[in-house]
Amino acid sequence: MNSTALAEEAKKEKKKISLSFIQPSGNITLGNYLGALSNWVKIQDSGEFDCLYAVADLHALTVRHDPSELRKLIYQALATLLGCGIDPEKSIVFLQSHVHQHAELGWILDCYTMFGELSRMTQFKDKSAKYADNINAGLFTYPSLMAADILLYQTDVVPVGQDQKQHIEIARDIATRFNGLYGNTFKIPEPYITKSSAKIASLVDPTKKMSKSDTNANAIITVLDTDDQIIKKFKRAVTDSGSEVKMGEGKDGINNLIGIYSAVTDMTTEEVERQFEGKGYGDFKLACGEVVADRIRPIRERILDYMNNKDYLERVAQRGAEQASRLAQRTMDKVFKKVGLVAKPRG
Ligand code: AQP
Repeated sequence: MNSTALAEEAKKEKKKISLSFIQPSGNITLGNYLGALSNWVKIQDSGEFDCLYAVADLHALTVRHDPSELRKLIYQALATLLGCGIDPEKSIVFLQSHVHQHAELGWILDCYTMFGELSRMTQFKDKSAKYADNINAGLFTYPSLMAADILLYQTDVVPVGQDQKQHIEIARDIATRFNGLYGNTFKIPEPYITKSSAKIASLVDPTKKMSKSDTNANAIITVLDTDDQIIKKFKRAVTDSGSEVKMGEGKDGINNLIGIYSAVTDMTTEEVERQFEGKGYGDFKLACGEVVADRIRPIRERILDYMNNKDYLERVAQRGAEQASRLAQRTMDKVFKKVGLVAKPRG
């Protein structure tokens, strides 16, 4: 290797690790896109990080799915990562279940995670209320598997929406506890929350976050919605009884729409307010629908193309799993040693 190549390698070595996962629990929404995926692409393209992006299919098992529907959603989530601009030549892209170290470290971390701290997780409380007939152990221990997802790769930053902050905090607590017992084993990850990753709300109930598992199709914009569907949903979006396009206390509906418009157009919320001065909610909702439809259209078209090329998706997943597994095993070897397990024979 010549000196330039060596310098390049050394630079590469020093790059920080960024990691993010998306659950295949429904069609990916505008909330997922603006809050997460669009930032993931920017982080990847900045060249400052080595990025890992995965479909969190094991996490999706915490709620019941029809198996063939789940399989379709997993392919679709992978196609969506690519369709939004995640490039498998620049980032490691894989399915969580294809890298066995996630489940292994997840179990080990379960043994270092306290019942009390899991009981306090907002997502557990929300999901156990929503799926009252299926409050399974996986739903409860979800945060320790998520901690494993992050800690396996000695991740520096986790770009997430505001809603996931608590999960990063518990991952940090688990890592700190483990490091305290056994010495430095895991890098302590930082959440990376940008302005546009602030919560995008439901179009029907703007006090709730926009979630892909929402059963009301009008509440969410998905990356597979047609232009017409997007515009109709924005026209019907719930707003308060006012008429001025201005952010304000208790005006959750209009605040959400201004936030969406600002994220999609890269304008500040003040600029959006100025642009729509003197215009009513009707005009603004239509404009929102149009800018979102313009942004989603090329993404939707790419996702549909990828969905028609399952062989390609499988090749991406296989290569990504091999790359991820090599990295993950380094951490697993360390963890085995630290906790007193016997190293696995190398076959
Ligand atoms: N409404 C949202 N606004 C901003 N960011 C959001 N994210 C999700 N919803 C919003 C971000 O998307 C990333 C991937 O999310 P996930 O699939 O891992 O889990 P989630 O947060 O539980 O997403 P959903 O859509 O609400 O799924 P379901 O309905 O299955 O629970 C995360 O970075 C998240 O912050």
